[in-house]
Formats: sequence, C-alpha cells, structure tokens
Amino acid sequence: MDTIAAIATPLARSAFGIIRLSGPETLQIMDQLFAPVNGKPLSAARPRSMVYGSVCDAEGRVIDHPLAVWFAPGKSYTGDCDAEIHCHGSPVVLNEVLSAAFAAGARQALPGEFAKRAFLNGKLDLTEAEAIVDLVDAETAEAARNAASQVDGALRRVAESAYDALLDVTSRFYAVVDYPDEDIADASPAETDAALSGIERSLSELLATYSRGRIVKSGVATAIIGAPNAGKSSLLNRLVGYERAIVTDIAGTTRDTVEEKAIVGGVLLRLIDTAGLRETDDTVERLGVERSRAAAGQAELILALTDGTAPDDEAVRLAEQSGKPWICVETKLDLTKSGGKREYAVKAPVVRLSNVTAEGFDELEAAVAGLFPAPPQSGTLLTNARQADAVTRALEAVRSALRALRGGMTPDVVLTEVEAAANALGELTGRTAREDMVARIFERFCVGK
Ligand SMILES: Nc1nc2c(ncn2[C@@H]2O[C@H](COP(=O)(O)OP(=O)(O)OP(=O)(O)O)[C@@H](O)[C@H]2O)c(=O)[nH]1
Ligand SMILES: [Mg+2]
Repeated sequence: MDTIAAIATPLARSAFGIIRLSGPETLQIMDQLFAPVNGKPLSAARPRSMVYGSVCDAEGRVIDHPLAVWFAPGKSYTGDCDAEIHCHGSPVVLNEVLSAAFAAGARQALPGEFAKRAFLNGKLDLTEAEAIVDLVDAETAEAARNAASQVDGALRRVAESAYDALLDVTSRFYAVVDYPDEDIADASPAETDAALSGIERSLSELLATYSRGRIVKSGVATAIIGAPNAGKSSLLNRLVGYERAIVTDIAGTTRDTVEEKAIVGGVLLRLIDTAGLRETDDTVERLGVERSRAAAGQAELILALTDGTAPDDEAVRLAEQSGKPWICVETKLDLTKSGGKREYAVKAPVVRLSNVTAEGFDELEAAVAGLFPAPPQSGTLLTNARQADAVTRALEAVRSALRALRGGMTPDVVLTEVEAAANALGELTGRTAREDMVARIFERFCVGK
C-alpha cells in the first residue's frame, strides 16, 4: 500500500487549509516536510496532539508555519497511519506543500480514497461513508441532522440488526439440514414465521422512509404555474430572497423556465418558474407554455397561482387534474383585501398572499410543511437509490421466504430466500458488496475525503 496525500479543504483564500496524508510512509514524509519548533521530529510527538512548526517547499525553503498532527494506525480515520498539516489558507502554499509531500514519496489521493481505505479497514460501513458525502452536501438543517446520525451509524444499526436476525434464521436451518441425525432443537415454523415477520416489518418501515429521505436530500421539484401576470416570477423572487426572475406588468414576461432552490416550511423546494399559461401566436411564448405544462407534469408539487384581481382558474384545473400534491395560491392580497373572498372548491390547501407586502407567506410555509411533514426522528432515512434498491430486494426476498414457509415448501426453498435477503442487506452496509460497486460509491466523493 502506498501513501496518499491531498488538499482536504477548498482551494480558495481562507483562514486555514488542510493537507491530509495516509499510509505507511506518512511519518517519514512528515519528518522530511515539517520541522517542529521544539526540535523533535513529529514522529516523536504524541499522536493526536497538535505540534507547531514550519513546512518547506520541495527545494527546502520555508513556506508556512502550520500546525501538524498525526494519528496512529488503528486509531485514525482510515485505520492506517494518518497526518494532517493545518496551513494558512493560501492556495499557493497548499499546492507547494502538496508538491513537497509528493517529492518526499506520497502520491495524489484519488477521489474518496481516504474514505475507501477507512471502509476497507472496517472503520466505516457504506451507509456511514455515503452519509459523509450527504453531510457535506446537505442543504437544509434536517438533511444535515439525518446525515450526521447516519455517519454515527443510525442506518447501519437498523440494517445490521435485520441482517443478524436473518443469519440467525439461516443458521438454524443449516443445523437441521447439515446434521439431520442430531437432535437439534430446530426452530418451529411458527418461530421462523415470527422472526421473518419481524424483519419484514422493520424493513418495510425502513423503505417507507425513502420518500422523505429523497425530499430531505434532493428537494421537491415544484412547478409554479398560472396565467400571465398572476405573479409567478414575483413569488419565486420572494421565496429565493432576490430578484432571480424578471418581473414586469407585461403579460408573457417569462418565456423559459427559471429554476432556483429555496427552503419553504423547512422543506427544500426546487422551484421552477414558468411561462404564463395562455393561447398565443408568438412562437417563443408558445414553446414556453409547452415547457410550463411539461414542468407541471414532472413536478412533485404544484403551486397553482390565480390572480386575485383577475380570476383565471386554468392553473387550478391543471393542478387538480394532475393528481399530485398542490397548493392553490391566490396572489395580490394587498389589492383584494377590501373585497369579498373568492371561495375555491378544491381538495388542496388554499393560501392568499401578496408578493408586495409578503402577507400570507407564513400560511404558504405552513401549507408546504403540512404536505411534507417531517418524521418524528431522523437518522434512519434512506436517502439514496442504491440504499433503497438494496432494502427493496431484501424485503422482497423476506416476503418470498414467508410465502414459501406458509405454503409448506421444503426448508431449502425458504433458506434460499432468506440468504438472498441477507445478501441484499449486506450490500447496503457493504458486507457483501462487490468491488466494482464499492469503487463506484467512492468515486462520488471529492479528492481529500
Ligand atoms: N399588487 C400586487 N402586484 C403583484 C403581486 N404579484 C405580482 N404583482 C405584479 O404583477 C405583475 C406581474 O408579475 P410577475 O411576477 O411578472 O407575473 P408572472 O406570473 O411571472 O407573469 P408572466 O411571466 O408574464 O407569466 C408585476 O407588475 C408585479 O409587480 C402582488 O401580490 N400584489
Ligand atoms: Mg413570470
């Protein structure tokens, strides 16, 4: 195994920047690069304690005065010997120090290579490794909280306990199949049924978290539709907090779709502002209107706008027919307050708001939060398709095993299904993951992770 090095922080001017090393040569390389002020080499310093000193470039000229720390094998992130150099955050300094590390024998780390080594050394399972990426990429507090408890093993524990329960079932079967003459207290079909039913329940609960997990991680695709001048672009701008889209009093201002993310009611929305829905002879606008309909078709949430001063309910009808979650939004409340309220006979929350005064936005936030309620506890949300796929296959196999058992099939048929379930769950945590799959997961990481 060789020793790898990478810049672990963004290459931008900042207070600090960190270079990370891992592998058997780490301490030799550090002793060449880094001269502690106390005169003792870093390798003689206590692990896990910061040492102040200077670093030199490849020609031996001092380039920075950083802090350095090393971690002993077995007591490090990767499980191998690791070190970090905390430099001042100058991209030039960081690149020079990295070059000096290469000159001293390290090589550039590949994306995710530190985390992959940690996985191969048994320091992390795949759910924990994936959660590190999710934590760094988190766009809402809920996403960060979920990722943080997954880094801490929340999902691994659920998966492992189901995995262990499956192994327990298989081991009883093997005992009976392999030693038919021994008087082994084999599990009765009723006990096996109870064990498998328990696993079935916990896996289906886990799988049910995926819809929330996807929302938490990737956000909800949200189409803002309505007649021209209904206030779609004004609403987008309000929600994102700056003048993202052009707003004018000319009907047909927005032609193309405009996308921006915003957190509304604690939910990350991927908002799509669209062209106003109307019949038109203008070629460009007509293409825009087609895009509006397509956006509504692909959305997971529709905000159907209707202008409180000029009722036109086409968007409301479109949303209602879509069968998707939607909110009926009447705009221009500041102009309609004195008049009577229009009533909407719709099966969706109705919100009246003003893009000018911002009145009614709390109600909009509440309506979104009501459509996508947060689960009571986080940490065991499945957040990616790979995880959901593994759990789906495990669940299907457990259900087949139960069917075989209840249908009075021979034990080996049940056993085959139980083993298939254990294998699928093993992929979730990485116990039984194939090498190419593991490689693909870590390629998603950035360099230095
Ligand atoms: N008084 C008032 N004016 C609003 C409100 N919302 C939008 N407007 C005005 O209505 C006009 C149209 O607003 P836009 O946000 O461009 O409407 P749009 O739905 O994006 O229109 P198109 O892009 O043409 O489809 C602008 O003059 C806005 O200032 C509101 O809540 N109250
Ligand atoms: Mg617009």
